This record gives sequence, structure tokens and C-alpha cells, in this order.
Amino acid sequence: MSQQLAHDDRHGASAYGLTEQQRNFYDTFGALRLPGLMAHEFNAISDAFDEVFSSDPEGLVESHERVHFGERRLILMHMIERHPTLLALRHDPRITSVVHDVMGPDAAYLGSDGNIMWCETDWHCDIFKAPIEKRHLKVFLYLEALDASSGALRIIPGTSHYQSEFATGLRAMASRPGGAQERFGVDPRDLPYWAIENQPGDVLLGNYRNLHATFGAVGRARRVITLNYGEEPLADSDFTADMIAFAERSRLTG
Ligand SMILES: O=C(O)CCC(=O)C(=O)O
Repeated sequence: MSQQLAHDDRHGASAYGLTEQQRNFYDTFGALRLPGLMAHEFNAISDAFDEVFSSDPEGLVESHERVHFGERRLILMHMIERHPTLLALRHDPRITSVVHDVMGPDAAYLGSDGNIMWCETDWHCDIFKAPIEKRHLKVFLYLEALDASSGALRIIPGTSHYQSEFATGLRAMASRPGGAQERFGVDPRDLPYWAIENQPGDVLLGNYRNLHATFGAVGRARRVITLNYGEEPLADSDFTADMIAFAERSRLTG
């Protein structure tokens, strides 16, 4: 199925960007769900994802990181660059316009990845190759229907304001294994959250600094593509080698 790159009225006035209210929402809470933004292309995207992963691609990394409780995750850097249907996402005006609205006109594209996760993910914020004082955006395309009990992305709204006492305290909690129990006396699953439910074809926008997690999904494959943007280009573009080294360092088993 060909990509719809031209103007597309099916998505209405918001097809080419966010409303002021959506921008306020993102700026305040750190994330935004764009229901059905890629619904028309969903089957082609899903098929392309499976085609890339089933071709045993070079650079496929299996990890069992602490943040995933030692459970299995497959990650593939440069995901969208490996298939024309996926690569079209990078230049699709529905994506470029929301990136522009969140990050401004000079946002640097930092690359993409694809993941199959059989794991849960403990609370963390994204800092890999992303200096904390710089703004970063992750565009997520989860390819499964997900809710709070089946691995929908959970965030703690407001933690994107990373310098606040609220966010600083929660990051310190999350950086320690057992931190939720130690600080609040609860299981990490019981921290207050917003679960961003997902339907195939939805697009989620997330600030890297959000404390985010997923629970309830062990052993059930979840596929996700992410496109990443920052205020500045990466100094070192060998993301794949660094990712492999990172995964090796944090490997719990094997
Ligand atoms: O889907 C998940 O389990 C977590 C994804 C995540 O943490 C990320 O992509 O930054």
C-alpha cells in the first residue's frame, strides 16, 4: 500500500499539526496521544515491521536489561531506514508537522528504532545519548492494542519538567532498584500513572524526561517503532554500536 504523503482531509484540520490545546497538553503533561493518525497505513506499517525483523537483519540486539526485569527485548536501530514504507514516516507531513509544533523548526532527527518486547519496563526516563538539559521527543508507534494491564505506556504526568522537585525526587527513586518500595512503600506497579491506551494506527508523542514504564505484558510480544528528535544532532552518529555496547553492559543473563 502506498503512503499518503499528500494533503489528507480525512484527518481534518489537525492533519498538519497540533492545536494550541494539544500543545498545551503536551507541554504540561509530557505526552500526547494522536488517535488513528496512521490508521490508514497501519497494515502496511505492520507488514513492513514484520518483514524487516523476519529477515534476520544485521544489528539486531537481544537484551535482558535490568530496566526490563531481565526479560527479553529485541531492538533494531535504524528501523525505518530499512524499509521504504517505514522510511516514508520520516517525511510524512502528519509526523513532521507535529514534530515541528513540539520541537520547533530546527529539530534534529536522531534516528529510529524498532523493538519487539516480551518484557515489562520499570520506571525510568530516557537519557541514552540525550543530555538532560536538551529537549528530546520520542514519537512512538505501538503496533498492538494496549491498555494499562497489557503493556500500554504509563507515564507520571508532569515529570517532563525535569528540574522540578517533583521530577527530581521521582528520578532519584527510579534510579535505585527497589526505589518505589523504599521511598513510598509500594510496588512500582502501584505508583500513580497515566496509561496511554493504544489502538493500532495511533501515534504517541513523549518527552524523553517523562518517568515512564509498562506493566502487565510479560511474555506477550509488543511491537513498537520510535522516531527520535532532539534540539541538536548527535555528536557521534554510531548509535548502533553504542546501543549494542549499552545492551551488553546492562545484560543480566546470557
Ligand atoms: O514499551 C515499553 O516497554 C517501554 C518503551 C520505552 O521505555 C522507550 O521506548 O523509551
